[in-house]
Amino acid sequence: MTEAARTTFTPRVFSGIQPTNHLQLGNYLGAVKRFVEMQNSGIETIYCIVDLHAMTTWQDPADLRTATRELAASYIAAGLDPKRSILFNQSQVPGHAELGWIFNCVARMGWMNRMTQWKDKAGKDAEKASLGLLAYPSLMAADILLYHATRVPVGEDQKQHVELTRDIAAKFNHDYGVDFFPMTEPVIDGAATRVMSLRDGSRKMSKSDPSDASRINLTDDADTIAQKFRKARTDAEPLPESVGGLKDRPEARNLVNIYAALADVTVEAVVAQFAGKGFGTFKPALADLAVARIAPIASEMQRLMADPAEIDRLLGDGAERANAIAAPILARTKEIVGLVASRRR
Ligand code: AQP
Repeated sequence: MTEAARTTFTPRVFSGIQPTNHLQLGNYLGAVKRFVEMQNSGIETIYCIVDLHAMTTWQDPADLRTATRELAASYIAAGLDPKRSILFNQSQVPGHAELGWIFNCVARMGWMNRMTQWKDKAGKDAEKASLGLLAYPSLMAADILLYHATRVPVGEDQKQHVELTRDIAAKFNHDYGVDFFPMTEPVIDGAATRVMSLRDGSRKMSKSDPSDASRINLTDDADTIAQKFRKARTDAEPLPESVGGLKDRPEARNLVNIYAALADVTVEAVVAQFAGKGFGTFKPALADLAVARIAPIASEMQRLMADPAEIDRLLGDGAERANAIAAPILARTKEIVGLVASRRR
């Protein structure tokens, strides 16, 4: 058995969200709500606001600052406790960018070119996309591996990036003959791992979709939420008697999944409750449930945003704690690859 094969890694959770625009319901159900559940599972949890990722597409500097603080407020308002979890913004821990560079030299161009998100976001105009957008997945690998994180809660759309993180870790370990980086597991579970647009059941709900009607923002008021669900695209059939009846009905399935995730029940339970009922009954019930879940988060968020200096203080404190974990892992990585470190500290 090699030295590498004997390595065991302490369970540790890491995940992050980009501070671009307001959080939408998919971010909440696919990510933040599950971050909170994992915080309460007894494993160390590290949650990041990945501001360097946001920069891969143009951000107005003032908007980026506001979105960063707003995302921190959303995390806390949704139940993340800055004492129990480590909460910080990525750019305050320089190791992300440094390890990201090292991984740029490990990852292959072909891997990056195959990423679905790159193809979607760069579109037909890839020549004009930033180099950062292409390299995004190796920075994401660095975010995770800088902490030797073993588990990453994400929505379905990020699965490919976590798989690439494993590829980068495996190639690094192989190329340098070590077993230094863990094989991180994506954690994709629950009823809402892929919340779809309210206007198009084939597209995921996204905070940068040009149509505001396509998503529920965590900042939407009760009337706006009700109106968006009322106008959500659906078919004319009532809800089916069994889950199998949702198979070729993407819009109906999406709304049922959202209801199940918000109510913390199974999709089967929602179908049993609303079998045979039309959307005229289901949509208002869904809107009421969404308002009941989201409104307290939105109002707590507003309260926290009234004191940006306190948010900055919490992020700074989180960054210190994150850096304390990251620094020895980065130092050892540099040693492994042959970078000389002789500067006095
Ligand atoms: N529709 C979704 N359903 C379930 N989970 C989702 N996530 C995003 N959209 C959905 C999850 O939210 C986390 C943070 O995502 P991100 O902001 O880092 O990037 P993203 O996946 O690109 O999210 P958006 O909303 O689409 O942002 P923009 O428009 O800025 O690109 C991830 O765990 C993601 O899976």
